[in-house]
Amino acid sequence: MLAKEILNLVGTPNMGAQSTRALMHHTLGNGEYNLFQRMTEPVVCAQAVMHPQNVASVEIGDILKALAQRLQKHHSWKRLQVSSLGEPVGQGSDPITAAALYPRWANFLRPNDILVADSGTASMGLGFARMPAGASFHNQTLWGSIGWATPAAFGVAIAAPERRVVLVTGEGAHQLTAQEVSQFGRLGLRPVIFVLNNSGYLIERLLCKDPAIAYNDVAPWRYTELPHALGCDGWFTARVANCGELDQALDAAGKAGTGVYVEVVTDAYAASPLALKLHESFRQLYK
Ligand SMILES: Cc1ncc(C[n+]2csc(CCOP(=O)(O)OP(=O)(O)O)c2C)c(N)n1
Ligand SMILES: [Mg+2]
Repeated sequence: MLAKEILNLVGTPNMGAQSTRALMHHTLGNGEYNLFQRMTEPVVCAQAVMHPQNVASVEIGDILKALAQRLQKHHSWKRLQVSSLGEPVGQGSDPITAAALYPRWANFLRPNDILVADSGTASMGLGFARMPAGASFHNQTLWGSIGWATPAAFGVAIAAPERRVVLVTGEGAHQLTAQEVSQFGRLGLRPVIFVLNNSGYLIERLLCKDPAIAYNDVAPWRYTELPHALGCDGWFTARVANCGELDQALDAAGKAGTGVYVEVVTDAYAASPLALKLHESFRQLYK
């Protein structure tokens, strides 16, 4: 039941420091220790400050039990109707369009996979895929902080070593946290990583007045060299720029038995249907 509720327990400097308004880190240095409490107040259901005077002896388990008794169960969450993304289009030297890519990615998934997708056009495309039995899909949906998915996939891989972890990230998001790929190598984990290289922040291009504006470009990295540079030895890596290469790489990735890192190169404007829909209505979004 607590899956839909979040309890955030935060430590503070000791009461002595607070009463003297001591200058300490994790504060703004102005002696005000309740600033963060005040900031979060409007966006939480309830909050309380626990200190020795009001809580003689309480353990986190007791708090969770008491909270669980008070919270109502949610049974009526609306769910999206999912359907298959259909058959992939394109073959051989055909470019990797959205209609070529997303059904192929959906077909690549196996039962019990864990898919982690970063914010951007790719998660918008995969969000409508029918997942195989027992598979899970993690993304941030709203308030997404790009770069989250690469380390999140590492966390997932650590937490569920018996399941295959598939990371799909735009290259813009990946550039913020790509160093975390090294953690998979360090701990001998074998994720399947797809980096969608569409030469920039595509979702941002689709949501601004001048799609080609320079701040949506990103530096052109040699992505497939990253695993090696980051200590991930023996991984299968590939850079694919047409449907034939993509098919080969997906096939090899499925059989690799090692870590996998595939850079998927598309046109700068090859966007998933939801991303295109947002583009069509962006003027209303920002009225
Ligand atoms: C930390 C952070 N900075 C900026 C943004 C705004 N933002 C959201 S999506 C996005 C672009 C993502 O680009 P990419 O990962 O290449 O995916 P694409 O849309 O190109 O498929 C940006 C800059 C954000 N959400 N979080
Ligand atoms: Mg991109």
